[in-house]
Order: sequence, then structure tokens, then C-alpha cells
Amino acid sequence: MRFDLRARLKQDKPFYFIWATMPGAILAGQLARLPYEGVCIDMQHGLSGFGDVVTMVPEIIAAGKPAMIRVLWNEPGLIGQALDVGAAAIIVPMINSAKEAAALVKAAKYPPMGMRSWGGYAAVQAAGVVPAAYLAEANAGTLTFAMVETQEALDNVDAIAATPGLDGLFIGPNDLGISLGHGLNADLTIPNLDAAVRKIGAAAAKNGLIGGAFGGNPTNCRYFAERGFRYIVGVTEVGLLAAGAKSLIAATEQI
Ligand code: 3PY
Ligand code: MG
Repeated sequence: MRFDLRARLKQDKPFYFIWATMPGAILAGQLARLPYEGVCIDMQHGLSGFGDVVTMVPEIIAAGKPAMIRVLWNEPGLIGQALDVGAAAIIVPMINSAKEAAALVKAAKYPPMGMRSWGGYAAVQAAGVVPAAYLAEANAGTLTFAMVETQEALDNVDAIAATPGLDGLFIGPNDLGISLGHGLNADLTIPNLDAAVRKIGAAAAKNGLIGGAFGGNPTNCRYFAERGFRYIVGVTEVGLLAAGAKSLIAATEQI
């Protein structure tokens, strides 16, 4: 693998990455050159389809950063496609049970661990290795994250975290906040939301999994980092544009 994401995530310091909601290879390449450590393309709520990610992932990799994909759903064909285009990690939404987590792993890993089907030509090229080498290293080299973002997932989080072959848990604070009755952009320090976050972090730690979360802004990034999470969305590209405009206008008005 060109970028060893697993090795990077073993370091005890937050890995902040950009969340790309908009399609475009040029945009993806530009985002990958910013001082964040990677780019995740959102195929669930973002606007990129398969034809987009095919051209975006190589641009991110060419910039020396890992490309990651949040897939549309826990569906084997979608997971296989995301890995086949060269994603170093997949984030799978709405995993509510150990059974669903096991299905995720089965789709993402080659036998004997799973049932991923061979054909990752772009992934082979992205990894810069020959096909046999990619086959040998793909199970260890590509990471699987199960999104824990509902009350049901929270109830089952210990069983989800114990799923063999799963690499990490990933919190979606919006869906989790909605599911727990607090609506959008909930304050993560609300006691039962904070307790949920801590429970998810503890389940990840107990099972040797990477703790991941959608931060999106400095307050929430810091909140998750302080609770031991290390794989954190720093910002979306839309958030970057808004923050950049705000700070430039403020600076211009001071001149
Ligand atoms: C959530 O907050 O629910 C997410 O899925 C992150 O985009
Ligand atoms: Mg969500």
C-alpha cells in the first residue's frame, strides 16, 4: 500500500481528515493538498457517484494522501466497488447489530476472512503493487469502519465491536443525536449523548479498534480527541469554504 493508514492510526495522535461532499477530480486533488491527513468522499449524503470516485480517488492518492469512502449503505456490491477504486478505508453507515457488522466485514475482506470478489484493478494500480501482492495485503491494508449512530447500535455496541475483522467504530453525531432525541447539531456534552460517546469509545478500546468520529468543527474535534478518538473528520470542504470566506472578509475589513 502506498500510504499505510493502519500504521498511521497506531500513533496516539488524532488523524484529522477532510470530508468531501462534492464531486470532482480537480477538487479532490486540491483538498488532498491541504494540511489535513486524508480525504473521505461521502457517497451516502454527498453528491459523488461511482463515476466520480473513479476519478477522484487517484487524484487524492497522487497527492500522497489516503482516499477513504463513506459508502451509500451496508451492501456488498457498494463496498466492493469502493475498495476496488482504491479506497484505503470504508466507512459504512447505520450498522445496528453484530450481524450487520459481520456482513460488512464479509463484503470487505477477501477469503478466508470474507467474500470480497476479485477485480480491484484500480486498487492494484493505486497500491503500486502487482495483483498477487495486492491480494496478499488488501485484507490488512484496507480498513473497515462501522458507523454507530443509533440507539439500537448503542445497545449492541459491545457485540458490534467484537466482530472479527472489523477495524474501527465511527460515530455519526447527527444521526446519534437525532436517535437519542436531541435533534441536529446536538451539544455533545448533553449527559446521555456524552455517555453514549464514552460507551462507544470504551467498546472500541476494549476490542482494540480504532475510535473514529465525525467532528466537523474545532469544538467537536477537540471533544472527540479528548475522549480518545483518533480518526476524526476535521471539516467538510463546504465548511472550509465558509470558514475561509468568513476569516478573509474579517481580515479585509481590518485593513
Ligand atoms: C452523522 O453525523 O450522522 C453522520 O453520518 C456524519 O455525516
Ligand atoms: Mg449519519
